[in-house]
Amino acid sequence: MSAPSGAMRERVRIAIQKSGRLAEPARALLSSCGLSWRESRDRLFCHGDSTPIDLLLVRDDDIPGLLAEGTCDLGIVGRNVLLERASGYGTGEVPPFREWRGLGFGACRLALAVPQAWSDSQAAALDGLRIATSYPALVSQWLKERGIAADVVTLSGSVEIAPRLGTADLICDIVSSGATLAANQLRATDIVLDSEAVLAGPVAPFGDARAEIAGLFLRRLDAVLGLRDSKLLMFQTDSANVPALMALLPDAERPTVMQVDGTDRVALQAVCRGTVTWQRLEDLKRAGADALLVLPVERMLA
Ligand code: PRT
Ligand code: ZN
Repeated sequence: MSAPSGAMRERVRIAIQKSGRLAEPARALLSSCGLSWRESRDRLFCHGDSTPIDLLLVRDDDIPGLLAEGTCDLGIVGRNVLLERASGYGTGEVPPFREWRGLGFGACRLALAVPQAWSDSQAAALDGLRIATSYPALVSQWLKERGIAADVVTLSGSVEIAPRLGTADLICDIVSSGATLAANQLRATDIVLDSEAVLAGPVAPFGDARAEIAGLFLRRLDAVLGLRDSKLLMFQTDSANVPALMALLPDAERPTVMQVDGTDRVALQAVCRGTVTWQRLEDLKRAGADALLVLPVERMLA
């Protein structure tokens, strides 16, 4: 399955989480980029059907290492996992991977959390305290940048119970809704990192056929990401109303205005990048638009 790094390759391998929070959204995103795969029986490797892009299904924590050793070319992983591994490289060493794109799902924060009973001043004086975390490199770097001399206690799981067990005074963990912290009588204080799923890839460009394949994939990905909230807006109006209506559509891209035969009415269509709410439609109607239609945009190749 693995190829020695540096070997010439004619296919691109993308590592994604096998199961877990990022598994389904990652697959859905890749599918919307037109990728499809033949499922293999062990489901660790899926051969790309329509494009020379294969999938490697792995644990999220393994993705930075697989990128570093060249076993995979690209990966979809939480920024928290990617940067934790990158922070582990010593000064003067450059990690061979980096974030290529933020993907807009899997949003969470790596945050310090203290027992709810602590006062704000207690939570602000961390010198000499013990912080339990699964992200020792990121937390150590954050403490160092602020000149705080706290001890980092590395735990691989169940970080949130460490203060109750007495193995640490506070924690630094991934928070999304905050329900887990609340259930453990903890409250978040500082945010160490804002995270989401990211596309990670090598720092150096590919020197073989993978460059073209990855380029094609990135163009499709950017189109998909750019269209996420986009809608095609269509309406008719008297031509005199067009300037006032355009002022209500600052996010409309290159609108097309067509004369309706034999009248001074026009039909207008534009892709809007922002959300087209009922409120916006009502504002447009008041400014003279009628026959308003809002349609989803599936693909766009500019
Ligand atoms: O098996 P594998 O190692 O691949 O999966 P995993 O269990 O290590 O990872 P997984 O699937 O739990 O998370 C994958 C990625 O999802 C993480 O690296 C983050 O980038 C992202 N993510 C987004 C989260 C959360 N939200 C999240 N809430 N990862 C973990 N959590 C945990 C959090 O630590 C807390 O304990 O979920 C719990 C509930 O969170 P609250 O705040 O909603 O209660
Ligand atoms: Zn994991």
